[in-house]
Amino acid sequence: MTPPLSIDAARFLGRLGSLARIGRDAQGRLTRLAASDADRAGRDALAAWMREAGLEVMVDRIGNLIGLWRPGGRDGAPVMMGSHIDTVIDAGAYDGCTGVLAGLAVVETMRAAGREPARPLAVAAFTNEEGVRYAPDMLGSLVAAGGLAVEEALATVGTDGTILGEELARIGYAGPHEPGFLRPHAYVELHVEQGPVLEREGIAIGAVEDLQGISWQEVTIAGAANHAGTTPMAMRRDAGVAAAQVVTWLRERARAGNGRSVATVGRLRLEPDAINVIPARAVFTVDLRDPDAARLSALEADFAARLAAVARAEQVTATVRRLARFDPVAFDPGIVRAIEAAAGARGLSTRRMTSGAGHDAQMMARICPAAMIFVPSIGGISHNPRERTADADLVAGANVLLDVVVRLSGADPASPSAGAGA
Ligand code: HGY
Ligand code: MN
Ligand code: MN
Repeated sequence: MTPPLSIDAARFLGRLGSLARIGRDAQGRLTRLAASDADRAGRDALAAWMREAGLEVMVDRIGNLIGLWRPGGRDGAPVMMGSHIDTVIDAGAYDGCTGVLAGLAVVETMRAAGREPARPLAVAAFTNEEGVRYAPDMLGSLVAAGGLAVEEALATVGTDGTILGEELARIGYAGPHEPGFLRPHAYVELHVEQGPVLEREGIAIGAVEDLQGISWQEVTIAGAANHAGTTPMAMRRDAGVAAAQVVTWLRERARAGNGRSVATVGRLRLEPDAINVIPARAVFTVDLRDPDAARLSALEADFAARLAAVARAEQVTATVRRLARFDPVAFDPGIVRAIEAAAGARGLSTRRMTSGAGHDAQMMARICPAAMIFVPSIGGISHNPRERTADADLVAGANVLLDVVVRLSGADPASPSAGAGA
């Protein structure tokens, strides 16, 4: 039996630390929003590491950054690894970057060991996975998977009024390749869990078999500005009060479900935002998720009905703009089994999981067999500067990714090239 390879842990962890230092503001907060100057700096660092590793570095029109190793110059559908390096605001260091840098470490390990795969290997950093500046999230991988026309994606207007295509050009990452120019043989993504399950159960590796549905909407409630002191309560058309009623209702509705539905209002602004003016407008976002498609649709329908009822009662108007809508996704059972087998062979505990977060893997699953590997998040915390995963867990996840990719790409002499449904 060929002994298992292992990644260069120090180099992998060192790069994670280096990337985590790119995009810090004066208060030390990490924010690398898609197509920002900080994103450019992160992309430049990653592209340099890819080139040092001997990969061909390619960028497509939506800015997806892909490193490709074609052993012996052979073409063919690659086994692809990847994730994203854009972040939310005041982010942690591991979300997305773990999967991209682990993919790079896997390629470097196989090249150094002379373990040539039967097919090319690719490492992708997809554009705008977070969706904080431009909606929807997973935008780059959605375009690569053919789920959104690149022209439409490039025309996306950001929360700051910028146009994605112009920003990509400004940072030098409006690439020449058509999105989807590389159609993978299989896709595997390592990611921190971002939730409490693995840590709570003392499990080292999550074999992610599905990912929940996601619904993003922006709601605008229009009432009437008026004087805070002179306007009797009965005469008010207060957009702020209407929004507050909907926000608290959402939490109760999500709680009343089966314990799997979640609802989040992450952005909320009142206009004109003055202490002594009854809010004329309230603009807020609604993020709804559920692993079950029917339950998610029911949650959306209940929300729409509640919003209409509150609008009538408060004599305001409510309009909704759809920002994202993705059904639940099932991953490839064969790759999930390969993840479990790789973890087991390394003596790592594992369990099957559903992903609560959205990931690029859910888009790649539209065009090839795909699955994900999770490693524990300390305290289940993510999208927060306190996001942490133990070094040993990060390295263990990267080594499981290595084993799965060795198997999927036919680089393991002990087990000839397994199909994607390994
Ligand atoms: O929203 C998400 O689940 C991901 O972080 N984009
Ligand atoms: Mn992520
Ligand atoms: Mn994220």
